[in-house]
Amino acid sequence: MNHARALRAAVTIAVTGVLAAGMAMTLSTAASAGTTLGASAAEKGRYFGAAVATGKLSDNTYVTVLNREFNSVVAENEMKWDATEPQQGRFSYTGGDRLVSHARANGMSVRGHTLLWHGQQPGWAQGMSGSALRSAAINHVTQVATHFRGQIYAWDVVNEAFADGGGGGRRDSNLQRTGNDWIEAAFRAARAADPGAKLCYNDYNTDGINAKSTGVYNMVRDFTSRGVPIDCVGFQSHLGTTIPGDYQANLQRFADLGVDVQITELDVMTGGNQANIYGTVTRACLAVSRCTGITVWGVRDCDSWRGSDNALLFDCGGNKKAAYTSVLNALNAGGTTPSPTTPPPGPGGCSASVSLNSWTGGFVATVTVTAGSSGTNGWTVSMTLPGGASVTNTWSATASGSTGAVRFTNVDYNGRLGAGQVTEFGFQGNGSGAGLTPTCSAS
Ligand code: G2I
Repeated sequence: MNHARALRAAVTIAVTGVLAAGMAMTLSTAASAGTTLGASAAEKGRYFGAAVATGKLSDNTYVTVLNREFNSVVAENEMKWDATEPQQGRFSYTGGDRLVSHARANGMSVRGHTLLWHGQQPGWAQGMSGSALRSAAINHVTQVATHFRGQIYAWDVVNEAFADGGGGGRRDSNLQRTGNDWIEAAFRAARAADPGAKLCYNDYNTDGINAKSTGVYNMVRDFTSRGVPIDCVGFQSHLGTTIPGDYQANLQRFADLGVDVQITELDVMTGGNQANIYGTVTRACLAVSRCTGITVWGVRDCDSWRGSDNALLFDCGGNKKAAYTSVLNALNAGGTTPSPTTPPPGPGGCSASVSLNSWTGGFVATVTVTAGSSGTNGWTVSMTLPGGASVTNTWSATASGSTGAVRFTNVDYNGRLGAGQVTEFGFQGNGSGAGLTPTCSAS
């Protein structure tokens, strides 16, 4: 029996992990002030993204600003239900795929928006109800999340399901009428389809402590207490000329529930306060250790759904506005802003291989994870154990399940890998580990 050897391997790997964590710390403290939104946010362990209309990827000014300033993107419309399933069961991923490949080519992570929403439903879904709609909706979640598996940092699984006004309850919609549990059913389906993606609930008018945000808060608390898979909450932050005084406190109370928070659709009405409000939002995110990034809802003022509000960071010519400088200064201010507990990933795949050390009745598997060309910020390795085999002990990864189909997810210090970089984890098992075939998915 090879217990001592297994232990030695575990110690070696643990030491490697500590070294890796130490190196990451050295890198982040040695960093200097960035000159673009993406670089400056990355120095704080966060991303800075923009909503993209893929039709504009042929506009030179647009693409120049996008590629220079942002390290994350979200599709403004192309991953919505009407775009991805225009006819029931017929899926169309042209726009979404185009955005993902632009992101991969430029080292950007991708937010997915959105799997289920009362808005922008295809006509066929608008006309459905009851159990037929429920199964069509869950099928939609499964198909779309499966198609983009491994490419999406965080999915807005459900968008805007809470009502405005004082009640703090759900919005009426055809989806809501299928039963109050439609949201958790969607989250479970999304987790099954893409275990590597963070799963978010996303809404607007939740940017301070109010009845609507408290309704969402209560749902998230309920989900986390019952093990419904939710990882993050998106705060759209379509703001007017003021910002709630408890903006940061509101982010913090969600983070304290054990989920990440993200600013997902930021834009701010023009006027004297615009630059200040942008700065305040940025500082709030940096002050909340689980705020993993900020996305603005468009690149230039003229790209914005808000028309004459001039709500974004660049003017129509692609020039930086005062609001831009305010954000950049806020990102660069202070040296001690804590990084998010879970670093934001870039896109890209990974591969895994296993080497076995077996004895009668047991084995140690050492798994090597290799990042693809875009690197990873998180990975999940799945494999099916032979009948009778079970995992008894895991190191440098977190196992879910111990028999049959088992998933191993990175721990804090070994999820982030550069292109081609390698890390190892291991586990000990009873029974035989013969023929293990691992598959890797990166986020
Ligand atoms: O309304 C602002 C945002 C609020 N939160 C959810 C987001 O998904 C939403 O985005 C906006 C897009 O920025 C618009 O571009 O969602 C709108 C629809 O609810 C989008 O507008 C639609 C137009 O209504 C359609 O007529 C048009 O065909 O954009 C479509 C594609 O250009």
